[in-house]
Amino acid sequence: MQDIYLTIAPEVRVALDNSRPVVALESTIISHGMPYPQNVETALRVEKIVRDAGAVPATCAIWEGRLRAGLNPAEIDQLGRLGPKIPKASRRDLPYLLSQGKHGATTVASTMIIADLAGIRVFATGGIGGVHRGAETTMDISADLPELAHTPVAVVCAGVKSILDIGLTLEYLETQGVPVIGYQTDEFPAFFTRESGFGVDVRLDSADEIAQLLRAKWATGLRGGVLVANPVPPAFEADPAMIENAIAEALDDAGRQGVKGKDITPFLLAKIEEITGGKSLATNIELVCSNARLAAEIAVAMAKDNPAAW
Ligand code: PSU
Ligand code: MN
Repeated sequence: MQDIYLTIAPEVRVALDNSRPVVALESTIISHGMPYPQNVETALRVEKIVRDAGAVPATCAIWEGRLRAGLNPAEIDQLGRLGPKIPKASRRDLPYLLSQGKHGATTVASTMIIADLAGIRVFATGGIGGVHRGAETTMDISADLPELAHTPVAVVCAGVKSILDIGLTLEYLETQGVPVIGYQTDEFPAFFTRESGFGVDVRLDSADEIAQLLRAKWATGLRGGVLVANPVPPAFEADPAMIENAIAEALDDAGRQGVKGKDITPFLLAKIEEITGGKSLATNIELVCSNARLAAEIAVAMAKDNPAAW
């Protein structure tokens, strides 16, 4: 990897060089997933949660044509203020943005790529992309899923929203050999709500056990990612009926307006927030914070382990 394309923030580099815990964070959630100023407030709060749990945060983005692992607060503020003016950047968008010296807000897929290049093994987000409803005709499957298949990073999320086909998303992950771990749950969560009607492959109740699973996977050469599903804390769970109604209306609007491709996920997220009068935003913020805490605990557990075993 040529350093002309990757910049690791000094604090992140020092932590990695000393085998100290680091947690990667994405930036599509800042520019496209939440409105300003809640997006910036949340991004900074998430970084503080990671620090308080004993790890170093590395918010990732494309900045002036470089892959960045670690942004400073002024850069995070700019990502939040510019919002959707910053292009959403998944795997296929990287060569263009890098070669043109542009900015980009990284999705789960591209944040995993940056984390892997930098040597960061744990990443916290809100929800991942997946197989869309109707994918049997549209073929709309997020690039996050093949990335989880190939790139050795553990992604802590609150499950997937039912804007997606949750069953098909889990089938895809199974085919691609991606372990789906339920943290203190037997049920795969549906982002805003703790239950989806679908189970997880395995339930693990502690960060230590998750770290041991990661070690077993990577020490045996089973490359690729792991999905850790952490249900939203009960106090912040949204009303399932409100969410289902909002999603149905949002999907309807998207269909009528012909929204397609990379615009569909941000469109649906913004619509749901508009329809629920911001109630879904409060849930979104709290689940991201909860995921950041768990990701930091996993990174701390990995760093405590014997490095020679990895
Ligand atoms: N789902 C959410 N919130 C998000 C996203 C997905 O609940 O912010 C963002 C993430 O960055 C994810 C991306 O990686 O959308 C997936 O987009 P697509 O479906 O176009 O791959
Ligand atoms: Mn898509």
